[in-house]
Amino acid sequence: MHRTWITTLTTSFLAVGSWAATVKYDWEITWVNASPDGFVRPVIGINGKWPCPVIEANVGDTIVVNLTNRLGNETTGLHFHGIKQTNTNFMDGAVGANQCPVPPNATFTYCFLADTPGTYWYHSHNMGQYPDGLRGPLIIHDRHDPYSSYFDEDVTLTVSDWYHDESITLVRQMLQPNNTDFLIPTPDSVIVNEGRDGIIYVEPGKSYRVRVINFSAFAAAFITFGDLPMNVIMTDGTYVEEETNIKQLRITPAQRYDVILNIGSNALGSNESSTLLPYLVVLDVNPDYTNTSAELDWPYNFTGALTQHHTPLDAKPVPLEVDSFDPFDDARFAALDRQAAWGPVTAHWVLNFDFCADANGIPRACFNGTTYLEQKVPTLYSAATLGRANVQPSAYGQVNPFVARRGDVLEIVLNNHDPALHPFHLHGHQFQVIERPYSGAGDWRRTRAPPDVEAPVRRDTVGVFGNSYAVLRIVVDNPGVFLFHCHIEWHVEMGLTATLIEAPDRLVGYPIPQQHLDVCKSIGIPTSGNAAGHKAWWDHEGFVTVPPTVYNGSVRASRLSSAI
Ligand SMILES: *[C@@H]1O[C@H](CO)[C@@H](O)[C@H](O)[C@H]1NC(C)=O
Ligand SMILES: *[C@@H]1O[C@H](CO)[C@@H](O)[C@H](O)[C@H]1NC(C)=O
Ligand SMILES: *[C@@H]1O[C@H](CO)[C@@H](O)[C@H](O)[C@H]1NC(C)=O
Ligand SMILES: *[C@@H]1O[C@H](CO)[C@@H](O)[C@H](O)[C@H]1NC(C)=O
Ligand SMILES: *[C@@H]1O[C@H](CO)[C@@H](O)[C@H](O)[C@H]1NC(C)=O
Ligand SMILES: *[C@@H]1O[C@H](CO)[C@@H](O)[C@H](O)[C@H]1NC(C)=O
Ligand SMILES: *[C@@H]1O[C@H](CO)[C@@H](O)[C@H](O)[C@H]1NC(C)=O
Ligand SMILES: *[C@@H]1O[C@H](CO)[C@@H](O)[C@H](O)[C@H]1NC(C)=O
Ligand SMILES: *[C@@H]1O[C@H](CO)[C@@H](O)[C@H](O)[C@H]1NC(C)=O
Ligand SMILES: *[C@@H]1O[C@H](CO)[C@@H](O)[C@H](O)[C@H]1NC(C)=O
Ligand SMILES: [Cu+2]
Repeated sequence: MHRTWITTLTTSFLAVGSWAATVKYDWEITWVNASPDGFVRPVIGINGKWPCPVIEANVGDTIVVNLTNRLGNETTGLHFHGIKQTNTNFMDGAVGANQCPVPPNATFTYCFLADTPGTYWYHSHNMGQYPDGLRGPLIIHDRHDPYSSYFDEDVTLTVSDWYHDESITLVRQMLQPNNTDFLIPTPDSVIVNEGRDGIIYVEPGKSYRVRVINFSAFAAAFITFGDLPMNVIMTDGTYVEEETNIKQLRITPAQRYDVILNIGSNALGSNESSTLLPYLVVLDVNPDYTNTSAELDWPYNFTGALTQHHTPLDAKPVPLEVDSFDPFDDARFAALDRQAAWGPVTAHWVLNFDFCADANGIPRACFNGTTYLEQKVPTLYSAATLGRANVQPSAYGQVNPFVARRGDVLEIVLNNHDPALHPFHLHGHQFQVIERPYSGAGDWRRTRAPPDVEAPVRRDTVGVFGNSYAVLRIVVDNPGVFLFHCHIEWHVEMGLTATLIEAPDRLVGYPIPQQHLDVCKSIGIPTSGNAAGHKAWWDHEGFVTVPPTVYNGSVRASRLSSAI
């Protein structure tokens, strides 16, 4: 029976349109050596290669990723960032929430509908693996792109901080009782397009849609093309009203911008004396990114260039100088479809973020005083098997659960008690950004009238400034288990994650593919019951309540399997 589920999904998706196709990727996840910044280190690649390939599909296509773990010494999993996974919540890829870790030599097949156009990315959502390289762009093309006449070519530009040590080493150093300042690893460099040269080939007189994706584990980046203006048409997976003439953008980890660059016919000089048009990416490592004082240290700069095909490549672009950073306020974009703020609001989920320490004095990050701890049973599998008791938050263990009823308009309020900016991401939705004040605004207050935003920008990752807050809104219409977390990977490892249990009435008996259950079985993880696998939802025996003192990252499942 379990052989047919891909066919079933594919067939039902095919109804979307006669052109719909299936795009399939057969991937072995493997260790490879790479040196994107000149320093050789082991990275996690695909089919023996790194950088990882691009997933590309058209709206209406079915994307199938047939993954086999050939790492030998670590488990894995893939999350498709920004994809809603409507009716396929078990394909969301968050290990511990939506699936079990995939152990060495196991195969796990992802299959989902490319339902919304945009610039997305995929990455491991299994303890600390994406800074080790397991990430790539995911582009969904739109046959009815409202901006199709604005550009001739489509290019992707990824930006990332980069580390010479492996994540597991870095996280072990971070999770020590003596790290009382909650310091996180600092990057060794900034890389563009995973270490390729950063040259973007353009032709005079043409227009380019540049999809800028931030793969960073920590640092936000500023990007500027100097005097060449950027026209922004999309934020994450949402078209916005074209915002022209932007000179600087700040991209926090996990965010994306689609920008149009119009290359003037004389912008690159003549054939004989062709110029390189530089662009600058500056990794922002100052604790509160709103402080752009000149005294700050900006150690990680990358200068790339736009150039004509025939420009000699030994020419080096002249680094751009920027006097001050004053990026465009991304809360000011307006959704192209002019959807008003959803309402009236019928539920609130208020989360206060602070750093904290666990019972062993190890630094952690907390929502309302509680750090996220992965439980034995993936949260979705509990929701699917507990019957009507799946509305009980305490059945899920210490995953900071919040149960939202179908049809509610839910306001998610994040109070950031840290003086630094943190990029918060919700799986399964493009939320509306209702309010995102500048740093120092303090906590949100329920009594104050909400601001009047006409066509709030929608996105899946929002930068929340230091000692300030953000108010996000969703309609509770996508049954599933979705994580809400800081996208600084190091903070995820400190436990800065919460879990939205959305429309639990529609999760009773949710059809988890047999292959996914088999993967759990192979490493001894139960697939039903509460967080510890008990039929009685109130039985907390065996719930994980204290973080392990030794961080094993994605190696952790090894203790569960005699096979490894
Ligand atoms: C996925 O790959 C594995 C290993 O290469 C293969 O045995 C299996 O048939 C593939 N599954 C699908 C659905 O293509
Ligand atoms: C797994 O193997 C790779 C490649 O040899 C190595 O770089 C990495 O450190 C190993 N991971 C662990 C957790 O031991
Ligand atoms: C913290 O302790 C670890 C070992 O317990 C040590 O290696 C490290 O240097 C210490 N760090 C600081 C900042 O003292
Ligand atoms: C990517 O995000 C990181 C983390 O917030 C940030 O430091 C970096 O500046 C961002 N890069 C770009 C190009 O915006
Ligand atoms: C510039 O060079 C390209 C390629 O070498 C050629 O196709 C084009 O005609 C040249 N343009 C001019 C204006 O000379
Ligand atoms: C900004 O940073 C500078 C240099 O570290 C510091 O002197 C200044 O007080 C900061 N300004 C604010 C408003 O935090
Ligand atoms: C990086 O670029 C900024 C802006 O032009 C400049 O202020 C800074 O000095 C540069 N840093 C380095 C290390 O070149
Ligand atoms: C978190 O704490 C705040 C402040 O006490 C409270 O208003 C809010 O309801 C709490 N949130 C949850 C999810 O318990
Ligand atoms: C972590 O790995 C070590 C071996 O490296 C093992 O002894 C220990 O039991 C593991 N701990 C957990 C919690 O998995
Ligand atoms: C995975 O399969 C390969 C080839 O069959 C085998 O050599 C290896 O020992 C297996 N690894 C694990 C961890 O089971
Ligand atoms: Cu964070």
